Amino acid sequence: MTTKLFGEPVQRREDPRLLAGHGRYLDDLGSGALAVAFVRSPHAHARIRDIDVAPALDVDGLVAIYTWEDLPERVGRPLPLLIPHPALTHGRTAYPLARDVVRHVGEPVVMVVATDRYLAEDVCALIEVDYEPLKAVVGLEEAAHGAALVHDDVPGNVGAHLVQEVLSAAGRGAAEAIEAAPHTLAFRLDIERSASTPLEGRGVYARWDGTDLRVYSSTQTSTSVRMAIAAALGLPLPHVEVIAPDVGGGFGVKIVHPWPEEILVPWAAMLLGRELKWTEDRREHFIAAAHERGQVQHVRVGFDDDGRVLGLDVTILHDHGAYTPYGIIVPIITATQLLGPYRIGAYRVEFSAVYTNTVQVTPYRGAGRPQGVFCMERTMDKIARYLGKDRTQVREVNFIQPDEFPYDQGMIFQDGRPLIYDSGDYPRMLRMVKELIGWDDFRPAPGRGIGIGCYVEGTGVGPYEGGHVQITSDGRVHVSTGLTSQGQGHETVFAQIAADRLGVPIERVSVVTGDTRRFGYAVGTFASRAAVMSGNAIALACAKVREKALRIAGDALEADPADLTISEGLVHVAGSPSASIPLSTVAVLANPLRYAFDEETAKATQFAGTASPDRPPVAEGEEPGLEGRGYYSPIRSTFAAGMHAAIVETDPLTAEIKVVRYVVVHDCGKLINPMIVEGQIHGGVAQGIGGALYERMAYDADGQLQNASFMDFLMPYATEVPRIETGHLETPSPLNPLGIKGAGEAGVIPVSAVIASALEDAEGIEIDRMPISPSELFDLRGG
Ligand code: MCN
Repeated sequence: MTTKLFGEPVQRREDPRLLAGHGRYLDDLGSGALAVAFVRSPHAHARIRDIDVAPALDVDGLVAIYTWEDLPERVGRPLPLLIPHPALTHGRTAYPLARDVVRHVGEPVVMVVATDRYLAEDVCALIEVDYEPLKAVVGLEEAAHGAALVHDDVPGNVGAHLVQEVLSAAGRGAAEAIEAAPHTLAFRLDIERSASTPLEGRGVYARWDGTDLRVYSSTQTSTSVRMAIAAALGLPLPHVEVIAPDVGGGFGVKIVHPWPEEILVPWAAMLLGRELKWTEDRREHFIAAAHERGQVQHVRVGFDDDGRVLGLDVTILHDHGAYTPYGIIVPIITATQLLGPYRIGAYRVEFSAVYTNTVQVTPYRGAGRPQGVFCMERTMDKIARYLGKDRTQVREVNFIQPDEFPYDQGMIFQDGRPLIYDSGDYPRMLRMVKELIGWDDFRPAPGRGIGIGCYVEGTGVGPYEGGHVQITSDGRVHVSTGLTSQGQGHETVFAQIAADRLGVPIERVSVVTGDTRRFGYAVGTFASRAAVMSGNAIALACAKVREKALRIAGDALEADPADLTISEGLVHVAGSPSASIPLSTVAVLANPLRYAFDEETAKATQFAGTASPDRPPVAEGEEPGLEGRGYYSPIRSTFAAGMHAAIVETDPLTAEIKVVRYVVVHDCGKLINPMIVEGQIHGGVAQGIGGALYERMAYDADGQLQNASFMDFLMPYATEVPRIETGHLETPSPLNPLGIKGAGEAGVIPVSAVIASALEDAEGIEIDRMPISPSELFDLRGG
């Protein structure tokens, strides 16, 4: 192979298209489609007494109005429970359109189809829904109190409850270990709600030709959306195609499958025989999509004089909003991955996930880990403060050592498998991050502090992902995989893998993701899994194609395939490129029809190759074409890790907080493309700074979201994000052939912990909740 692209900072191939405005997002499609809009509940909790559509019926351009009553049985069922985990004792999902009770502001109640969106919105405004308001349950304490219920049949509002306990080597439980420890601390930590807020909201565009249904959705999981639509509409899978076009960010919120709109829009498109499109607006996204992060954590820890944790007990109260199609996964991840890079004596974790009359919770980049890391890293900082030790020293004594891998944390992971770390080198990583930020030379001063945070992240979860690779007779390589892309650079990295494996220039490789016409079996893009899962699947598919190409070329060149290699798109005897055959010709020879792109190849190949009178043109067990499929299914997740450090400055008068330096050392195993990984980390850190200092969902006591717009929901601009300095450590994963671990969520995970750590250092106060605004810091200072 002359090309070596794996590990190189190849420029993102999708960028010229996306940055020059040539992306094709959901709303760029279906310009002739009818428009859909929804009447959504203005109440956080109410009974629907009556819906009167009569005042809207005379609007010119109105096509249809649907309420729950109009839906056929299959369509009108509650949406599926996506994670039916045993901890989820009272799983509740919404109806696609509210049936008799609404449980959060923004819940869809009536669907309107009109000739354009303006008219559809006008019709919505004319429809009269008579609500009987009910008591809204808002906030974790109120939900846990259980005096008012979100669902009448869920006592105490507790939808899920889980306890896991890991005993110490001496067989002690956490309570006993804490009791026996020389020192103990107890404290409470709060993280407020935030949300993914991708630039492009959700959206669905559907068309039905009487036989086949094609649906475009701004989704992270096109294959699952396809299965959900087929099931709800009673269509055989081969008659449903779902395509994720360019997706302007997902960050977790677009994992849900199906969203109500993904069922309702295709259903109405079939019923009306018309193309239909719904594009979410910003306010809808705030009040009707999904949030995350809201959690309260009570911690008790026992430790020795060196700061070694002997026992840790964490009780978590998690807010999963009004429904829980997916929400359960978030506290499970917090609970099971909280221990991070540390070996803890004994650990007990218990969570209760409660319903509130707020928008539902689904994973948002990091998915429960930012809360868990905040908990573990606050614990380390508090121990250091108590013992008067350097914060890095306390971490160091607790680290799992490089020779202890594979390391079994004794927990059961979210996929039901044991949580075992595959590889890592945490002490080295700490040395790297300390050096990068200059930890030992830093001298804190009033208003200037340094902070640190460490984490471990289970990435690349199964069950599987697949890849298809085809070389066509023009010598081009077509790669497809079923998972979707929202900006992660998959077109580039998957092409790097294929180009390397097949020995072709990357310019000849094209990549398609998220299109069920091209690849029907897939799980989706979340849990930082694409690189591990589809990366390895594509590599396996390439190996099959390569093997076949060498076999066919061996026949043509009268050489042993074992002596052949491929470079620059030519198959040749290793060491003597003069006797060669282009892959384009091999692709022609792979199909007895000999379909060549140019006359010369057509002539050269017409009677060449393996056809002989005593053998069928396609031998038994052989398939025509130069293509192959690979599936990768890991035995368990691989564990990436990272350590971040930051320097913050605070204004003595206004308490304004500025992050002046931010450094990251990250280990995602073998890097496919370091530049893309750095970009992912930068984006994650920016989101993390948002979570630490700006972003919160401000609900009032009636369940009204007070800041449901980008005017009121604060985000960091480029001016609030410092230059992020990154160092890479590569401890290859032994679990997959490419040795990679995931990277997509990493950046966001420890940021709140790091900034809290640095603020404490700068201010000499304790920070036990995030986000923190200047006015809150001012109050903490005592005004
Ligand atoms: N990569 C690499 N080498 C590695 C690991 C990863 O080069 N060892 C590259 C991958 O090939 C990929 C990128 O880094 O191009 C991220 O890879 P991975 O960690 O596999 O994450 P996914 O591709 O599965 O993306 C999902 C992840 C998640 S869970 C969220 S949330 C998130 C994120 O990615 N949402 C994003 N990054 C996002 N980036 C953008 N622009 N938009 C989103 O919605």
